[in-house]
Amino acid sequence: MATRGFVGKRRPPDGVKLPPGQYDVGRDFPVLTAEATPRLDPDLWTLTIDGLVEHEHTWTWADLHALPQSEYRGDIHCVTTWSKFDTSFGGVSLDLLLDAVQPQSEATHVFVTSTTGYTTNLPLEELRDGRAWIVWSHEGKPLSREHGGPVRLLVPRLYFWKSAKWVTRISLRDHDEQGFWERNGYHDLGDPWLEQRYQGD
Ligand SMILES: Nc1nc2c(c(=O)[nH]1)N[C@H]1C(S)=C(S)[C@@H](COP(=O)(O)O)O[C@H]1N2
Ligand SMILES: [Mo]
Repeated sequence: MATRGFVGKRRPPDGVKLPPGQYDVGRDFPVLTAEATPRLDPDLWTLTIDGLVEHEHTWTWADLHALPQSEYRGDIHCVTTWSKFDTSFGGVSLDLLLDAVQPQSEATHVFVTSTTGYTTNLPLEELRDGRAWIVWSHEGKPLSREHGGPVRLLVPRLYFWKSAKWVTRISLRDHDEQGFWERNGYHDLGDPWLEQRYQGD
């Protein structure tokens, strides 16, 4: 059914680097944290992937560092309208971790939890095929505490609030459940190229 005059949101043409409504923040790297910044001991921190998986698994800091490392170099986009171009993060690909746990076919979404209680939700596919990492370095240096150090999720294709700092659990589910910002009106997916800032966008 075509509605006359309706124009859906479209991705900008190739070569456009700035998603709609964003500006280039330059060398700055603003800090956005809703809760108090925790002081995590990497030796006590763990990451668990559970829920609709064949083999629930918990990794220690040492376990993750023993895996093949990979780097993201590219852009990040915060819903408060700053974008940061060509920045790098190092850690492990979520693909490796998902391969280890083997998602069940019913799994469609993930619910991500930080040690602080911060939560966020996203479709499972947004963590696959080279789209997401668990990272502990930024521009070759250990990730600073305020940016999620020692360790955070990185999902650069989506608005940056999906990249939970101090991540500790990723639960696979057969439904979408809203996290902290999503319950407060932000979008369940948050694709910057479609300017999905708020519920209903
Ligand atoms: N645990 C936690 N993770 C979080 C947030 C937060 O408040 N708490 N803020 C999100 C938001 S809104 C953004 S824009 C980015 C900011 O990351 P930065 O502070 O490293 O720039 O982290 C995301 N991850
Ligand atoms: Mo944000």
